[in-house]
Amino acid sequence: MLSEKMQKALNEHLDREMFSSYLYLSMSAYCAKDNLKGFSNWLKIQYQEEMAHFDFIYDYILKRFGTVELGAIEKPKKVWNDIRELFNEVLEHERFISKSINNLVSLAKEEKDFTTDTFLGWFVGEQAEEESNVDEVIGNLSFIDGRGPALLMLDREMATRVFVAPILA
Ligand code: OFO
Repeated sequence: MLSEKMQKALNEHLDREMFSSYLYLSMSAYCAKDNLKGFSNWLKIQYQEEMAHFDFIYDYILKRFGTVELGAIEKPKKVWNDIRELFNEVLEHERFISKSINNLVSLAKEEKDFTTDTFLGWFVGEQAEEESNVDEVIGNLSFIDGRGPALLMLDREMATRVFVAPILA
């Protein structure tokens, strides 16, 4: 059974995961319009991953006899100056999500809620992976200065990403 405090914190994080998916969908649409179909694909998959994260937490709250309470989702941005700015914002956002997960872990430990602590362990690893994946894209973009024919090559590579439904280990 979840404490009121833990349940509230998990519900608040649920909204953040939903906003993440919303944000990446908006970014995906921006890239598609800008003819960067590969980047658009990558971000659309990121959107799907965020929805999976949302589902994991949603299911977990219910499984622990809690109440899901969905909040309002902020409207995401729809325009960026360029692809580098966009990916810098992805990294900034992922760091914000990592902080939110870490706060949940701290609360679970403080409350001696070891079930939730164990559940959140998967998310801790996932955040490290997400930050590192985005950092790699930023590194590649910086290498090619975010433009020119090399950007099209990178766009083709981004098009090869496929969605693999994450599994909670
Ligand atoms: Fe759900 O990991 Fe990104 O936000």
